[in-house]
Order: sequence, then structure tokens, then C-alpha cells
Amino acid sequence: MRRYLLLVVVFLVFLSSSVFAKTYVINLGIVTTPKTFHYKAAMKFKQIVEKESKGNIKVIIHHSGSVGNETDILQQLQMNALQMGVITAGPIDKFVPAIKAIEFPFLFSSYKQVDEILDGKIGRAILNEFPKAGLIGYHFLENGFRNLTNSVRPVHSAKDVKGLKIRVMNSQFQVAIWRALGANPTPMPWPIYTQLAQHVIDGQENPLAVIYQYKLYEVQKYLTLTRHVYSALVFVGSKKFYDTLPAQYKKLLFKATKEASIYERHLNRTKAEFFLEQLKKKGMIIDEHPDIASFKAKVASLKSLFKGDARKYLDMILAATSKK
Ligand code: EAX
Repeated sequence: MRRYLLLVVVFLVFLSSSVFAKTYVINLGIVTTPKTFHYKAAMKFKQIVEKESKGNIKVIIHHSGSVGNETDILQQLQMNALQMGVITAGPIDKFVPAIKAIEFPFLFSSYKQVDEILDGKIGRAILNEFPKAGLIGYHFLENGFRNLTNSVRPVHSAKDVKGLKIRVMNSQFQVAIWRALGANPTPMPWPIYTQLAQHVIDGQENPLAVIYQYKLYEVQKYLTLTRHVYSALVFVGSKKFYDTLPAQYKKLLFKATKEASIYERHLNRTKAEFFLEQLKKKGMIIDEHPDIASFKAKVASLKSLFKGDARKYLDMILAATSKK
């Protein structure tokens, strides 16, 4: 009898502990390689979450596009086939139109301004639009200011862009920007090294870190520091998955994505000069001071393309940044 009772007690203890220790797996998708900041942010997130959940949440990082391109990842998040991703803002606009607002050309003039908007009320309001698409917008982190590269000719002003075949992110708005600039834009998912090498496209635009980490200097001779669009990344999640979590883990995911984002932005910013130096050493011909006014003049009217949410948030950001 005693023995029997003991067994029952042991069983009950086991049962209760296994209930409290319900475990979760987060499959996190990114399209870039372990060299990139996307990956470093994902790693930081994994470390924080696994430690603070005492191993009850396990994070598996699927990098280098092994679970598809960014549009594929977003679709899998909607279905809970993946639970998280670190995704570039560009292709998110098909799912969450409000995010178009932060990709308006020449919108931000400093990192300080970026942080004030994206980590402030407006940024949070944009992230709060994600659940409408079956997604969770946890936190903004950073890809960086985007710059133009090409293999045809040096670009000093907007007129030099004319007719260049430029790869852009999977976003109708990014296509519109490069049309307005006179280029011949084609949306394609990342990565695009082969297409550049085979001259299917003449050029592309990305932050310096990406240009360096993907060795684009091997296939792109000219770099122009246009800084035309600030490219945010977003820690995006599956709403279906999020809804299954107990409150303390929901909180932990917000906390961990915030910490990982702040860590990644810092790393990214302190390395920016380094990447420019490296690209010079690799022999790229760089215009560090192009005629930005000529670019701005061609894209200013794009505001008229913004309707609904995207327009509302763009106007809010313009109002907030012009005061500064
Ligand atoms: O972050 O698709 C793009 O151009 C992105 O910037 C790319 O994922 C690198």
C-alpha cells in the first residue's frame, strides 16, 4: 500500500511539473547567412529566450533562406508553420501596408530620429497593425540606410540612373521609387549575387554591411552613397503561435526581441565606417557625396501613392520629424 501511495505521489509530482514546464519550440527564419546582423540578432534573441525560460522555450534558427524567401517566411508565420522571423520591412508591406510609411525615401536624417520614431508611439502603432495580418510585430531592428551599386557607370545624380536595370525588394512601392528615378526596376527575393554576376540586372541597393558581407564588390564596380531609404528589419512572429503562449512567455518574447534589437543596432552602427573602408579597399569606385537633391526631386511626388494606413503613418512621421 505504501509503495502504491508513493508511486501515486511520484506520478502526481511528475504530472504537475510537466504541466508547469510545458515546452515550446520557436522556428525562426532568416534569408541571410550567419555573417550578417540579421543572424547576430537572431542568436542574441535565442540566448536570452532560452536562458530566461530556463530551457522551456527552444529557438531553432533557419538561416540562408533554408525555409524560403522573406515572403515565404511571412506566409509560414501566418500559418504557424514558422513561429518567428527577422524580416526586412520592404516585403512586409504586402501584408501590413502601414509599414510602407517608414520606407519613404529620404524620410529619416539620423539614427537618433530613426530611434525616436520607431521605438516611440508611431513605431509601436505600426507594429500594432501586424495582428490584422495574422502576424505579431515585436520590435524594429536595423538593416541600415540603403545605397545604390551598379556595374555599368558611376552614378553621381539621378539622371545617371536612367535605364539601369535595378533589382529591388519584393515591394510595389520600392518598384515605384526606382521607376520615378528613371531606372528599370525588377523585384526579386534575396540573394541576388548570381543575377548580378550574369548581368541579368545591372545594379541593386542595400546597406553597406550587406554589400560587403555578400561580396557584391566582386560583381559591382560602382557604389553611390545615396542613403535613399532607411531599411528597418522587424522581429516578426506568428500570431497563431503567440496566442498559445502563457502570459509570462508572451512578455519574455517582447523583452528578448527588444534587447536583441538594441544590441544589433549598436553593432550595426559601430561597424558602418569599417564596411565603407573595406569596400574602398576592395576597389569599388565610390561617390560619397552624390547630388541627393536630384534624387529627392524625383521621388517627392510619390507621397500621392500613399492611401489609408500608409498615408496616415507617413503624415504622422513627417509631422514628427519636421519639428526636429
Ligand atoms: O538584408 O532583400 C534585400 O535587399 C534585403 O536588404 C536583404 O535581405 C539583405
